[in-house]
Amino acid sequence: MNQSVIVPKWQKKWAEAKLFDTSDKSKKPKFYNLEMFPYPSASGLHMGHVRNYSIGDTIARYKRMRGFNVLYPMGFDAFGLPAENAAIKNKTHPRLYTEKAITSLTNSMKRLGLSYDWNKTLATCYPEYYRWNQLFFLRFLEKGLAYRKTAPINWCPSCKTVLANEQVTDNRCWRCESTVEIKDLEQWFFRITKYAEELLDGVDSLNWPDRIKTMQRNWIGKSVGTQIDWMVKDSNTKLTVFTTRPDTVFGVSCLVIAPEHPIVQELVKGKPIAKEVDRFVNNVLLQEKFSRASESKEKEGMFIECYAVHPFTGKDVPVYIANFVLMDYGTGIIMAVPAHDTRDYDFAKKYSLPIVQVIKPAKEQKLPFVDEGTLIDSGEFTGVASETARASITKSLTQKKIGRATTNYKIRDWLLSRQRYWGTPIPIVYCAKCGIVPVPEKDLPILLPEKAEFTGQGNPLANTPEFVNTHCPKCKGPAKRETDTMDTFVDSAWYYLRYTSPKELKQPFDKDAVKYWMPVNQYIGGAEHAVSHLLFARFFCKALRDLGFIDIDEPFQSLFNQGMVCKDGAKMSKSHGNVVSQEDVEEKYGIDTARLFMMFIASPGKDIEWSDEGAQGSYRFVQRLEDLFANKHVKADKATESKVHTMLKTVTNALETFELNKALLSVMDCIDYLDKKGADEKSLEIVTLALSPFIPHIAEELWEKLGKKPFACTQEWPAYDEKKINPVFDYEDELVSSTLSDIRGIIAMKKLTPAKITLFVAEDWKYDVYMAVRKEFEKTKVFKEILTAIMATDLKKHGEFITKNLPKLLSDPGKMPSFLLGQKKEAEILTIAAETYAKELKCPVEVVLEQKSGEPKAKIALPGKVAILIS
Ligand code: ANZ
Ligand code: ZN
Repeated sequence: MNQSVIVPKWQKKWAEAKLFDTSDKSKKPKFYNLEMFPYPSASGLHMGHVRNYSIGDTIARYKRMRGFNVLYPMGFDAFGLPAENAAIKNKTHPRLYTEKAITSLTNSMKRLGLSYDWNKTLATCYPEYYRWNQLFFLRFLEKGLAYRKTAPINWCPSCKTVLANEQVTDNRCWRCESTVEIKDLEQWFFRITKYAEELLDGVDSLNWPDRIKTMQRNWIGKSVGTQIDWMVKDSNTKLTVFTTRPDTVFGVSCLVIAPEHPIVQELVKGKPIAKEVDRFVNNVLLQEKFSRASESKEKEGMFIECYAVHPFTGKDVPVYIANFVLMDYGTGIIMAVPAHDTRDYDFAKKYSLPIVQVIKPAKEQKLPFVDEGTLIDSGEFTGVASETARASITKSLTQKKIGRATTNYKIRDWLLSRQRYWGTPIPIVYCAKCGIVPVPEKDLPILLPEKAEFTGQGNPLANTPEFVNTHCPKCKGPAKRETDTMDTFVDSAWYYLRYTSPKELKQPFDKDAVKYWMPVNQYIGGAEHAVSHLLFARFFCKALRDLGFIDIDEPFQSLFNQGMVCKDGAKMSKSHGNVVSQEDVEEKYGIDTARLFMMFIASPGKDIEWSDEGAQGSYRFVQRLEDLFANKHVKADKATESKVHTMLKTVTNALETFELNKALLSVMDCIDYLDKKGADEKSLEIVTLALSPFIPHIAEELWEKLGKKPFACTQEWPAYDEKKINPVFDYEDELVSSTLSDIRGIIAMKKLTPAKITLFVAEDWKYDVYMAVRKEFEKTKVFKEILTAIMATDLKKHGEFITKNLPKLLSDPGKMPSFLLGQKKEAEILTIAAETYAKELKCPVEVVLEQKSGEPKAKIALPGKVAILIS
C-alpha cells in the first residue's frame, strides 16, 4: 500500500464529501474536542506536534463513530513577540511572517489527515477577532475589572525598549547586552483577584489531572490567617503583620518589614541610620523577587533602631528590615518566630536573636518545629492545643480591636499591557483635558496601523504618529492613543468561544452556538500551560458570564496533558536543533505510519524518545495488516469471535481513558492471531473500523478492499458483544504460546540442542488448591487467614505445596486466573500444540501427566505452567 498515493486520495474524498463540516442543528449529542491552538512559527510541524494532533484527531474520529456531533476546530494564536522579533531581524512585517507561517502549518496539518472543520478556523491577529478583545476590555473597564496602576518594567536604555522577562538574562538585554533598568510605568491590569475564591472553588469540579489542579490551587494560594497590630514604641505608628500562626505570638523575636515598604522611610526619617537603610534597600531591590522568598536564599537584614510593643506582654520587640519579607504579600510586615519557622530560624541564628519555643510537640523534636503541638510559656493560653489557640488568640485580639481574622491570596492581578506592536491595541485615548477616555464601542475596532517601522528601538506603535495622534472622543480636542497592546493570553482566554461561530461579524460569538457547544468536553494540551493560560481562560469565562455574554462557569470540563517528544534526551524543539520534521517522516514511512508510531510507542501522557527503529516497527505493523488482507479468507469460529470482541472491548475502553497505546497493542495482538489462523470477512471489518481513528487513510483503503461503501470513518463504532467473549479461548492461546516461549527460554539459557522434549502437566489436586486460594482471596486479602481457611479443608494433606506456593500466588493477585482448565483439558490442548512445537523446535515433543511419571522434574508442574524436561 503506497501511502503517498492513498493519503491524498482519501483526503480529497473526505473534503469533497465535506465529512468534517460541523452543524449546530444536529440531534446527536454534542462533543467539543479541542487542542490548544499553536503559535504560528516559521519552522513547521515536528513530531512533537504530530503526536499532539494525532491524539486529538483519534479522539475526534472515535467520538464521531460513537454517534456524537463533534466540534473539532483548529486556529492560530497569531499575535506575539516572536513575529515582531523576526520582523526586526528579517526586515519584514510581522503580519507577513505570521501569514506565511499559518499557510505552511495549515498545509502540514492537512497532510496529516486531521479531521478539523476548517470552516471554523480563526487567527487572532485579524480585526474580526481582536476587535472583541477591545470590546471585552471596555466592558471590563466599566465593571471595574480593568484598571490602571504603576508597575515595574525591564527597560533597556540603549534599545530604548521594554523587555519581556524572557528577554532578560543575568540582568542584561538579550539583543545588546546592556544592563537592564527597572522602571515604573503606568500599565493596565485585569482584576483576576476578584475571582480568586471562585477560581479556587471551581477547581474541585474539574476532571483535570491532579497535578494541574494542585498547581492551580497553589497559584491562587489561599491562606487563612490573622492580622495583628503592633504599636511602635513611643509613637502612634502602627505595624500590622499578617500571620498564619497567631498561636506563636508569645515566641516573637522581632518584627520584620519588607525593605521597600514605605513605612520604613517614615520610621527612619531624620535618624542617622537613614542613609544606611537606603543603601540596604537599594541592594535588596536588585535581587530577584522570586528568589528572595526561597528558603535557601541567604537572609539579609538590618535592625532599624526602633522597637514595637508586644500586644500581650508589653515587652519591647526590635524592628528589622530583611530581604525575605516581600512587599506584595500579606501586609508586607511579619512577626518572626524563630523557634517555629525555618526562615525566621535562619534569620535569628545569623543576627543572634532570641529563639523562644512556645509550642511543645507531642514527641521531643529539634527546632525549628513547624507543626502543631501544645502552647507553653504563652500566658493565659499556656496548655491550649495550637489549633485551638489560633482561634482564641485571634478572638482576644479582635475584642481588643488590635487584630482580625483575614484571608490572603497569592494570586496577583493580571498585567496585560505590552509595550509592543504585534498585539491588540488597547482602546484608550489620553486627553489633556478629559484624562483617560475609553474609546466608544461604536468606534471599534482600533486597527493596528499597517505601516510601522520595526527597528528594534522602542515600541513601533508609539513611533507611528498616524496612530498615536487622534481626537478625544469626549471633547474632540487633540489627544493621544494608548500605545500599549494586550498580552496574547487575552486572545487565548476566549478563543474556544469564538470557534463556535467564527464568522460572526456583529458580536464576539453567536450565543446559541455557544450554548449548544460549550463547555469544551475534552481539552488537550501541554502541561506548560498548567497555570497561566488555564487560569486566564477560566477567569474570562467567569467574567464574561457576569457580563451576560455566556452562562457557564467553567470552560474546560476534561483536560488531558500529552507528554513531550524528545530526541537525544532533550525536548524536541527548533532551539535545541533536534527536530525530526513531519516531512522527513512522511516521506520515509508515510503519514499513517508516523501517526501510528506516535500513539503506539507509549501512553499519550508520557514523554517519549523519538527513534527510527520505533518508526520502522510501526511500518512493519502496517505491512502485517496488509498481508492479513491479502490472505485467503476463512470462516470464523467461536474462538476467533472471542478474540476479536475481546480486542474490541479493550480498544473501546482504552479510547475512553486515553490509553491509545494499550488499544493499539490489543489490535496488534489480534492481527497476529488472525494472521496465524486465517481471517474471516467480519473480523477484518471490525479490525478496519477499530483502526480507523488511528490510521484513517489506510483504514479507508482497506474498507474499500473489503468491497464496502465509503467511508470507514463515518461507520458506526462496532459494539463489542460481551456474550461472544469467552476467556477460556484466551487462556488456551496463552497456555500454548507461553509454553512455547518457556521452552525456547530454557533452550537459549542452557544453550541446548534438544533431542527430545517432555512436558509434564500438573496433577488435578494442584488445580483444586489454586481454585481454593482464589475463593478465599475474594473473601479476605490477609495471607494468614487464607492459609488457615485452606488448611481447614481436605487439601491439608498438600500442606507443603500450599505453604510453598501461596506466597508466590498472592504476590501478584492480578495474575491469578479466574478459572482453570484442569489437568485433562490442559493436556489435551498441549498435545495438539505439541505437533506445532515439534515442527518449530525440530525435535519430538511429548505431553505426560505428572502422576504417570517418576521423573523428579515432573513435580514442579503447576496449573497453567508445565514442567519442561529437555534431553
Ligand atoms: C508568624 C509565623 C510563625 C509564621 C510561624 C509562620 C510560622 P502562607 O501560608 O504562605 O500565607 N509571611 C507573611 N507575610 C509575608 C511576606 N510579605 N513576606 C514573607 N513572609 C511572609 O504564609 C504565611 C506566613 O508567611 C506568615 O505566618 C508569615 O510568617 C509569613 F511559626 O507569621 B508567619
Ligand atoms: Zn478630551
